[in-house]
Amino acid sequence: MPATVTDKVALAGFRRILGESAVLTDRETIAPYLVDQRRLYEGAALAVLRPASVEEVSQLLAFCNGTGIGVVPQGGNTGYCGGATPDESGRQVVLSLGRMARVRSIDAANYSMVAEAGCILANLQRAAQAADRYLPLSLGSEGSCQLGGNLSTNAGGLNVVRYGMARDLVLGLEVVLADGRVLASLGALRKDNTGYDVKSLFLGAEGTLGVITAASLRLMPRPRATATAFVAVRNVAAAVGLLNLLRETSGDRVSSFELIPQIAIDLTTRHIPGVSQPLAGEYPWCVLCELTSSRADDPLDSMLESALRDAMDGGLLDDAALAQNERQRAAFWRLRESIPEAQRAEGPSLKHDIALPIGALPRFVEEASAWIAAHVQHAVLVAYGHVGDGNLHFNVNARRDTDPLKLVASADEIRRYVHDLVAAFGGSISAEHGIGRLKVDELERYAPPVELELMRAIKQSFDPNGIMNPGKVLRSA
Ligand code: FAD
Ligand code: 2HG
Ligand code: ZN
Repeated sequence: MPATVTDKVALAGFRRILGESAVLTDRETIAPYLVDQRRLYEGAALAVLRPASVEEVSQLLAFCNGTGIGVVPQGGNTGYCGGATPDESGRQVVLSLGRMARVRSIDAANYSMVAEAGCILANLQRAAQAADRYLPLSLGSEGSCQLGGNLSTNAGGLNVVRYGMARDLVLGLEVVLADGRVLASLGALRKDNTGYDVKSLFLGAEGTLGVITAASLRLMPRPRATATAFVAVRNVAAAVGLLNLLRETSGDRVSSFELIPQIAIDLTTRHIPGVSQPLAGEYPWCVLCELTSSRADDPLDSMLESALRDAMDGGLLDDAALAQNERQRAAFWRLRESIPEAQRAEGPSLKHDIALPIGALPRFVEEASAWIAAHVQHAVLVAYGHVGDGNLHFNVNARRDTDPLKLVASADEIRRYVHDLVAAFGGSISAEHGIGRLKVDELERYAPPVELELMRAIKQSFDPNGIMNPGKVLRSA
């Protein structure tokens, strides 16, 4: 439904609800809210709204629903698919959750916490730790992404192999629906089979069904022992073999298992101050793996060492370095977490956030790498990521010595090849970053038609006026 009020009337309505200072319209002030972090999109907005309570969010949505104004929820604005950026019309509003950043409660005995959507993820990790508990969600952007954004993208990250995605950590949600009604479902139960799991629909919905204002999260026992290694594996099949070996021999204590190619190491040592080669030699593929345990006396180092020795004897590895102290461990992780930044510093890239059944990864990488090498001379493959979850960032960077526009010109062809191959292997074209605006066409192309029909029916039922993040995930009706 198109907006039925003038901008002036809309702004007066927002100010009535929020007061003057929480309605931002100054061009310079709102500029950072209008561009996504990858700089793929630059939108415009009537205003940036900064509510401080669920009641204010409720009144704002009721007002926007009645007047047909599109609402774009925004957390830390670190998303990869343009989901938090308004369109170019200037008639939508950005709803920034940053002022709703309270930890409402922590129940250590129940291993749970209730926090508001605007909490920065790293702050929540610290709050859990202060209560002697562990919030396992961990991403390179954790210093700026927010809980509402994490849940709305169903973020993955570095610990999924052990603890699951953001969705797996949610016990309850508080959500404001498009018409302003509040779904108050903040229970902290592990067991609750009372009908449809309605709250789960908002996880990964990217703000298209409602605004998450708070969540009840599962916490875990704190890891008290850690063993970390940087390992040169023979190839991707050897990485998968090592993962299986580690899971079996460690009693499933693997909490991270990240594939890192030499080219990503080169990018980080070139662009990120303080990062250095972790191993003496250079190898095409490495793995950063970590075991953790809540038992301080768990002999993880020796467990890891002996598994690596077996893997070496079995011909899976060429070299390995065990972190000898926290400083060395932090250095390994700094290298891994700064790959996206190093990739950006190197120049433009195409990103393919794909997932496959883990056993299919080696054949996929072999086939797709050969195709890139044969067809894309002006770019290089930088494929890395969360192999423990079957999730690869199969990215392609423009070569330093070539015109980046060449990569732009061949983007459609490369994307089509990669995504078609992913589909042929039974994989996903969006493992953890979502659909946003970037992959609306791709979702239409690859999702089973019945699933798309159900998605559209859900959207229509939750948001009949189409005000919630219009044009994201699904094309606007
Ligand atoms: P935003 O970008 O602000 O929003 C993302 C989407 O959620 C948008 O559609 C927005 O409309 C919606 N939204 C935001 N808040 C709400 C709310 N309260 N209610 C309803 N909808 C809402 N992602 C991973 O999954 N794994 C990684 O390992 C990872 N690493 C990253 C590393 C770097 C360096 C960077 C820059 C990004 C990385 N990301 C990763 C992507 C990104 O950080 C995640 O998608 C994150 O969950 C987004 O959170 P945000 O608060 O920034 O959300
Ligand atoms: C990561 O795993 C993030 O580091 C970003 O998901 C991936 O930049 C990317 O492609
Ligand atoms: Zn990732």
